[in-house]
Amino acid sequence: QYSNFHEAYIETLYDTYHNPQFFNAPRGNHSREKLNYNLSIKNPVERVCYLPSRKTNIVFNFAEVLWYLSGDNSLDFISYYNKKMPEYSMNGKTLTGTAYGPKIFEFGNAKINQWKQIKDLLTHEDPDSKRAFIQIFDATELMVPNNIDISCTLGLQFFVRENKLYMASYMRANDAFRGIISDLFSFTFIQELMARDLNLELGEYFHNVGSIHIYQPDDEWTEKVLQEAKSDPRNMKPKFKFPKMPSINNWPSIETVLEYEALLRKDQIKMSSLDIKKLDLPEYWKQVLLLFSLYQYIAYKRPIDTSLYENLLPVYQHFVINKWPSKFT
Ligand code: 5HM
Repeated sequence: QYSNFHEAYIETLYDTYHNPQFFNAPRGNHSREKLNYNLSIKNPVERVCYLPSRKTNIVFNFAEVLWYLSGDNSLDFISYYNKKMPEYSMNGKTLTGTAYGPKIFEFGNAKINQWKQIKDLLTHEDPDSKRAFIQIFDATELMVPNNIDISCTLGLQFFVRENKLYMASYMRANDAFRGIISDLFSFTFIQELMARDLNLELGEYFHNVGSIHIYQPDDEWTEKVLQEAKSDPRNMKPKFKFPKMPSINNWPSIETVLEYEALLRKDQIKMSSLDIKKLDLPEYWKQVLLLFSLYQYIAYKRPIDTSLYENLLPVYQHFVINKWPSKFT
């Protein structure tokens, strides 16, 4: 249906905002809503919205998916990148529904590594399978009294068809203004990583949502974003090309990036662009470390080391300067 997320985001936002099926207030939060919504994206690498008014936080996007891939559920890790995360934690230490990492890599009491299961199934047992499903939502989540953090994602399904890896996500609920930006980024990233793991080309991405909605406090900002999108036909097209993950086993690089990420986050090291350049890592992952190293200056309120910015790809420069303009004047 769409060739990239930039267009999918604008149209989904427009449709949910202007043609809602219901106005309601689940758990007291006023919203406009559409039921049973789906969309597909031909090129899942194009997983970002470039509209300046939307102020995409590319650092958070990478951090969140790497947090999932680390298997971690700690609030410390993810709240460093997003000050709102503590609102979803019941105990101030961990996240339950929102932390998809433990769900993917050690689901339930049996601690099932679903990633490995699916990879083995599609590699050795039955590449044509329709059972390659990673479950995220867990029925026990509904049994926790006053649970404020219940997985919005039910699961992810992988399909190997004609040497391409297709993926479908199924969500019970998705915020069309905020949540969809980070969810679609993470899910298509996971799809691309699994495709590299299985040595396959990337197929389409399918997004399926039970309830898609926009919360009332975001109405004004939504209108501003839609106005920017529709004011000039050029704004409807992606401004850049998003980088592709290298065609190798990316797990060793992910481990290295996660090691440095933790040290940067805890302010235990500083990394200059030269330090990062010297690492034995593909350029794709060095770019992610440049983003994390640059963010350390923002998080700890220090003047930014501009050589980090200068060594970023133009696409990442666009996001960083757009999100934190005051840090660059
Ligand atoms: O009442 P409920 O549990 O559905 O509230 C959580 C809301 O957070 C969702 O309805 C959705 O608007 C948003 N959300 C999202 O869009 C939450 C998560 C966390 O799992 C997510 N995407 N990944």
